[in-house]
Amino acid sequence: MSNSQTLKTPAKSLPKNKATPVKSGEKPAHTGIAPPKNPGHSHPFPRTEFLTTVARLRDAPGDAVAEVAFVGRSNAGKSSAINTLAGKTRLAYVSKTPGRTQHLNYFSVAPDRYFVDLPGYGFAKAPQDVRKQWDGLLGPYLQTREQLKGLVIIMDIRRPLTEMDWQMLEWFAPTGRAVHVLLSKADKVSRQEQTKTLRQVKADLADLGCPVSVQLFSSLKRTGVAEAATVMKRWLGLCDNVTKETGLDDGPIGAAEKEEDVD
Ligand SMILES: Nc1nc2c(ncn2[C@@H]2O[C@H](COP(=O)(O)OP(=O)(O)OP(=O)(O)O)[C@@H](O)[C@H]2O)c(=O)[nH]1
Ligand SMILES: [Mg+2]
Repeated sequence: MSNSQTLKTPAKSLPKNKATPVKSGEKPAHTGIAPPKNPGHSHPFPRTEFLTTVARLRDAPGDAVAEVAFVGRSNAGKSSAINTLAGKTRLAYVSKTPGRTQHLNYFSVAPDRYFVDLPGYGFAKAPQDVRKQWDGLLGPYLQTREQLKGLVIIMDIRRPLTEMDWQMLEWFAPTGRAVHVLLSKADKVSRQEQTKTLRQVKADLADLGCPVSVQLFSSLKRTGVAEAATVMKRWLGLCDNVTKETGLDDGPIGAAEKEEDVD
């Protein structure tokens, strides 16, 4: 990320290769997070399936119309968030060992619409490892992937806006694409602390100069699922009843889940 040469690489179109489902090299592990009590009720992307693991950008699905990427510090809860949104416990690899997701993991959420689980940052021990990971895959993906409609940055609510988060935000902001921050593991702090941190992070990001929104999220308690889904569906072009004034999806998913998210 520190390599400004790489960051300024002009966007170029990517080869259009058709995605072929392959088996993930990593076996999904149990998350330890209980499945929803009410299957079908509070998971807004129920058709989500693992599609493919991509080690080189040119292998990314060529048929993609829109995709949303999940990025953040290692162990912040990216894979858990994807599992939670899909309502499946073993879809994205969830690990107690930071840094297990090293490639781009593609999940199909609807025809030609994808979630992309990105490698966690802040795990590599040596600066050259960070550089290698960034220059090789993460940087070019975020810089050139035209189908990327928005970036979800996951931050552990107990330590939001780390130096790496700021670097990511400041680097990504000039692309003009939207950013949505999930303050994850909200269940780990009190309600009062949640409110305080949410307010503080919003204030800190106010001057960034790019469209950035922030919310509380917990995969464990399923907090904030509907709110997150509203943003992602809009980015993916999956809501046809978007209200012009508010920009919010008034559809059945948002309405049905409001009660669940009060937690
Ligand atoms: N209490 C609590 N634990 C969570 C939550 N989300 C994730 N975890 C736990 O945090 C750990 C890391 O979660 P992951 O989803 O694997 O994190 P990640 O960001 O994908 O990690 P990397 O792929 O290694 O970068 C796991 O032990 C999860 O069970 C949450 O909302 N609440
Ligand atoms: Mg992961």
